[in-house]
Amino acid sequence: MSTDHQLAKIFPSKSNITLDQYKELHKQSIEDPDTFWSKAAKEYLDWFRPFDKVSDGSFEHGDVRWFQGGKLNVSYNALDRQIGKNPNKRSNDIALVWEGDEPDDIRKLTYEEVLRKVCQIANALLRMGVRKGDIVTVYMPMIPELAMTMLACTRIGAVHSVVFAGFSAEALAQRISAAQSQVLITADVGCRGGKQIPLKDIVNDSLTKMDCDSIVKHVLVWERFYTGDAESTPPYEMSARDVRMDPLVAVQRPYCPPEHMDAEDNLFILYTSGSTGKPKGLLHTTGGYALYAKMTTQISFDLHPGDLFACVADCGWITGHTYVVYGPLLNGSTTFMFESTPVYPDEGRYWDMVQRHKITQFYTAPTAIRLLMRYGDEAPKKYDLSSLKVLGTVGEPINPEAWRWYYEVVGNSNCTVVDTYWQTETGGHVITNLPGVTPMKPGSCTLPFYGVNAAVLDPQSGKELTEPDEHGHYEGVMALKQPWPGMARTCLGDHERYLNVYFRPYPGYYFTGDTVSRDEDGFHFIIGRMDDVINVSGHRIGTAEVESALVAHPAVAQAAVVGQPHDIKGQAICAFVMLTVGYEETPELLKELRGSVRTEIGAFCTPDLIVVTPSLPMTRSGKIMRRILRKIVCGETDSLGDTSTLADPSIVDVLITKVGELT
Ligand code: 6R9
Repeated sequence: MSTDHQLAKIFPSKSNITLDQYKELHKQSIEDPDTFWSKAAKEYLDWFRPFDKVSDGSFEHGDVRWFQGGKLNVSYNALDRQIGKNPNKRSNDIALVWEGDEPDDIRKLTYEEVLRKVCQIANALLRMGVRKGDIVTVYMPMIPELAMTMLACTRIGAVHSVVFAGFSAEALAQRISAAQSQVLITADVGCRGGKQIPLKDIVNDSLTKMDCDSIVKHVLVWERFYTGDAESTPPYEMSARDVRMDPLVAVQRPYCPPEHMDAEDNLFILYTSGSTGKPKGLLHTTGGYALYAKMTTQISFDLHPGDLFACVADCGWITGHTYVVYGPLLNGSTTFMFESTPVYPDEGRYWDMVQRHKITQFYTAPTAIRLLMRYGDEAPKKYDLSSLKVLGTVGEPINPEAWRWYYEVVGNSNCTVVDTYWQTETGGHVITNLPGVTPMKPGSCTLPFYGVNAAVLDPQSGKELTEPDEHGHYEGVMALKQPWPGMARTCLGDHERYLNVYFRPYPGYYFTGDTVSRDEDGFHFIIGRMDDVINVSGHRIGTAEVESALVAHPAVAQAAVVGQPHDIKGQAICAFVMLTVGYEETPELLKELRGSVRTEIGAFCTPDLIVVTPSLPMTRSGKIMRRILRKIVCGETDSLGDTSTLADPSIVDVLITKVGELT
């Protein structure tokens, strides 16, 4: 067949199992999950008390639990375990290499140093009254203190809720309020692309919103350029509830006993977009998540001692949680943390870092690959990238062109490209190739990870597809058929929503929200979201959130938001707005509307296109038909489908003309 099949024969990286052995092991993990996971949990984690039962509960009731009765601590497993197991070696091993916004701003921390600082932060948190089970909101730049703050929370059993520092004051307030979080940890500023982002000012603003002023008792502030002088004047105006974090931490005892957590105790929450305007606070628990993070990092990236693992995602997203912080450290590996952007100071930044630090695994999103590909082959060719073994991609489907560039130009046709499909909800990879084991096909996340029972459902009947289409493929709903340890356990404060979104649409299955095509070899190609979520540069954005940000502006009477294909971002946000009587379309107004989205959610959600329209395509019952808008912005106007149910079918032509003029 095509080159895809030739590529499928390449096994560039060493591995100790064959595809058949993977298949056999995968089969066992599905048929007898308890034996598989029990063995894995004992081998991969240190337990203060062994678990009594491997798994329990069901999708139907949403009461899945793993390793009941077991006691452990994640920071202990990530830090103390590494040092304790091999006192002479590990304690001097580098746990974390950090590169700041400026390429010469580098810090390297050993496991011993990280453990001591994590303990000091943990003691500082205890001092501030934080206790097991409390939710701590973290709104920080990508500095080592962020990873250490997360680990310090897990050390004392506090539940972190990391909010991506690109979110606005409004979005931060919403998350603080939803979690009723009394302690907020931030920094004075963050640095990105040579600019400073005034995080503390944004925090101050957020505390004036919703009920945050009365909820938040303490704001703990790291200083991005702390000099070590506790007597110095802080670089921001302090209010009564502000505490300078650096001097507070510096005076704490560098040991803090780890809290013995139950395997099912809450570990962290992370908000993500769904189909409604309200973000969901997905809750992950201790034992299952830790095991899954550790195993997927080791196996999907073929991690070996001495590797330098670089995931360039932000800790504000799940990829940063699992593959910057928890996965690599639980493996005793060296993790690389990056504060800047792929194009600062120039488009060679990633490759320069690979060369200078000898990065062995590099993990990014297709949007970054497409962006860098645009600059041509020169930048990657200028650097010595021979340290690379595995190149990972995540966040959205990767188009074969970008895949090939990543594989051939960046990887010199000598690295495995792992296409890792997963979600905030799944905790870690659920469908991915394994280096040296699974053949690669560009654009395919290939086969399920151990313990993951992947199913393709007919969207109408909800039954597994048994008949292939004319191409020999099975195209339908991407669903998972049995529990795995890394799955989220609930939506904070709203278990009904958890059941409604994930388990009730297709009874007996976990519903991912994605559509997929499975080919004749059983390989999966994710097509995209089937709900009202769009994927902009690998970030999940609920159309309803953007719509409510737009209608928050008095000029907007109604808004409908859809995704439009975009060369670099994957999808761009396209908003259709109906103005309130008395307002007119002007460049200033469009600017204000974009501004409204920035303030309500964050700059990364700014619409690329705003189409002002006299009305929207509605059904007679008043439902906006987004399907039609989607077709219009995708230029698929010859397949609009049935428009006869529209209250005013003539609007379709008006919109086609208008969009044509604007694009
Ligand atoms: C990890 C992460 C989840 C959504 C998911 C899907 C898309 C993620 C993908 C992918 C195709 C891949 N997605 N990885 N699509 N191929 N390898 O991104 O989590 O932010 O929750 O987004 O991202 O649509 O449902 P999250």
